[in-house]
Amino acid sequence: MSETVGDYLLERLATWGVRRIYGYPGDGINGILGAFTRSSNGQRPEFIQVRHEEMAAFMACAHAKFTGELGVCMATSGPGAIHLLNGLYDAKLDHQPVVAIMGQQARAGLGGNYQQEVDLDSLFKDVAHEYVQVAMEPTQMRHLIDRACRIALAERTVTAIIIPNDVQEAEAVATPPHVHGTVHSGPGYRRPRILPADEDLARAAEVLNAGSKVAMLVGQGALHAGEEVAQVADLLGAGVAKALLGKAVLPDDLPFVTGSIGLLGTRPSWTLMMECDTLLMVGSSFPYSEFLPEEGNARGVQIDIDGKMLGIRYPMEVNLVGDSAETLRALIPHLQRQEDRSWREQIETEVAHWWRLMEDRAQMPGDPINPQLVFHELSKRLPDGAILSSDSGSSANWFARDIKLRAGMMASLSGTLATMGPGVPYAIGAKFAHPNRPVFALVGDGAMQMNGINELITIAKYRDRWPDQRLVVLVLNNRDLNQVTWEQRAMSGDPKFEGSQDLPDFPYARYAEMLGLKGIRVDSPEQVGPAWDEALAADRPVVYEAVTDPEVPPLPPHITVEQAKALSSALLHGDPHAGRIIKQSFRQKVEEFLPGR
Ligand SMILES: Cc1ncc(C[n+]2csc(CCOP(=O)(O)OP(=O)(O)O)c2C)c(N)n1
Ligand SMILES: [Mg+2]
Repeated sequence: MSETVGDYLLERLATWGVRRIYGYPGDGINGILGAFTRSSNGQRPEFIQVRHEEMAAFMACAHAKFTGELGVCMATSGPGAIHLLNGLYDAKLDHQPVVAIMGQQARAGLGGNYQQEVDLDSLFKDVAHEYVQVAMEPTQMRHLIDRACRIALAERTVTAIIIPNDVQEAEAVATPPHVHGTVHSGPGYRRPRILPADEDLARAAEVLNAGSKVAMLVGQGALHAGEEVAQVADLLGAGVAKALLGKAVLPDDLPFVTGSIGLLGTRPSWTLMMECDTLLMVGSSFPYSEFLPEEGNARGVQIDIDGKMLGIRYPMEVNLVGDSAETLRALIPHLQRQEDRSWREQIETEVAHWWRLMEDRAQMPGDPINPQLVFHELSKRLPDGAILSSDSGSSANWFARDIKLRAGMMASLSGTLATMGPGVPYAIGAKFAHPNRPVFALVGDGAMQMNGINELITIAKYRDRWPDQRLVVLVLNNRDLNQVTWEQRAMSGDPKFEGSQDLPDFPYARYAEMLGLKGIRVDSPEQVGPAWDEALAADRPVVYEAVTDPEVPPLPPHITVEQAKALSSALLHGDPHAGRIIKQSFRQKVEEFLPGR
């Protein structure tokens, strides 16, 4: 049999370095699925079967986030393609290179209101607007793949190829004829070195050298620039706050690292931003302006590899387009060492206080378990090289505040889309990419019920191939969509609406056991630490189900007057849990202001 377009597609993707495609089958892609089983020099990616196409897109996104490589996902026409969308938006909004490959009805039927015929070109026009193309005939295939891969990598975005099923089965055309109207593409992409002009570096240095209280804010664009960030912070006597996606830029045990920023952030990050006179933002598009200095209070310098992300969060005096590590390295010779270390010392004192406060908050009682204790005990035990994923929900608060990352660890979540659901699939993507590293998914019960439970089946299916079996899914079983419950209380001033917020219970640990994984259910504080030891020593992936207290408030670093008012209004208007909340919030606040802290 001569080679088909399906065969050619897989081989060309392998040429691009793609080793794994996350997907779900359907007759719309049978012409590609068949090609996975036909060997040709062993040079074809492997098909990883997930439970739902959205999960395939999350895993492709996780692959990109945890490797810096291209992630690829695949779905059948119509419903399969539609399912991909949310995961693709997650990748797009967090600037990850992901290629989506989708089937479509045969060319002869298109436009005929045929079964499963969806106008995918239009549907994907937004999420993959940099490049979405339908393969009209086999000769196109080579340049469609080359361009989809190259554009995804160069623009750090999502691209899509739609392939009608009869095209998949047609004979491949590896080299288009040398005639008018054909396109002759080649594979491969190398990241360029991107540096600002010398005069702009000098201007940036002028602003930074003039500051006496410099604050740095770093995001995922600085993930490869930790050393440079630390060196610049040292020279300038600056403190460093980290946006959520940049949590792994610097270890949390450095004394000048103030940790997360924003609603999920820390008090020292708040002080850093409110009291600084100069802001240096590197590789971040952290959106909440109320957590940044007030306009006019600080002079600003921003570094971003993407010119269109500059100057949108704070009116910066100097905007530098450049790679964060390269740009900081070029900036360093222009920087003068700040001899007055009082600002830096002030920040370090606050950071030390903050960590003691976190310790104390974790030890406060809960009914039955204070979720902070679960994160605190995990944090102490994190093995070297750990990779963490967090879902959206209250877990993101405790991930942001209570987990102390050390050098060499990685961590991510859905930063910009902030969608529920990526916790477990991100962990699976991480495990496939780094099968020798321990991986942790930190997930709420709502997200588990949305899709995490089903992806445990994927873990059970593939776990045998991971040499290091440490993959732990932490489930916060609080029987509540807790993050939103608190948002109702604190932001809208509404009491908890049990009709939308209460969740049914589910036996997460027992279910894991049924799948052949290990299940551990923890419902008292004394069990929390020993259960982590047990999870880390297990010979198979673990579901660690912690029965946690939904009334422990994920308090913002400072409660604003408005939020406090809204909270008391919720309590006055008959929140069903008012009494216990007042007790918990009071405890948390008292801890913050105890003398000597
Ligand atoms: C797809 C999606 N639906 C809804 C939301 C809104 N939302 C954000 S967090 C959250 C609650 C999550 O509940 P759970 O997973 O149980 O975590 P908890 O906050 O209770 O720890 C909801 C509903 C969202 N971000 N994404
Ligand atoms: Mg919950």
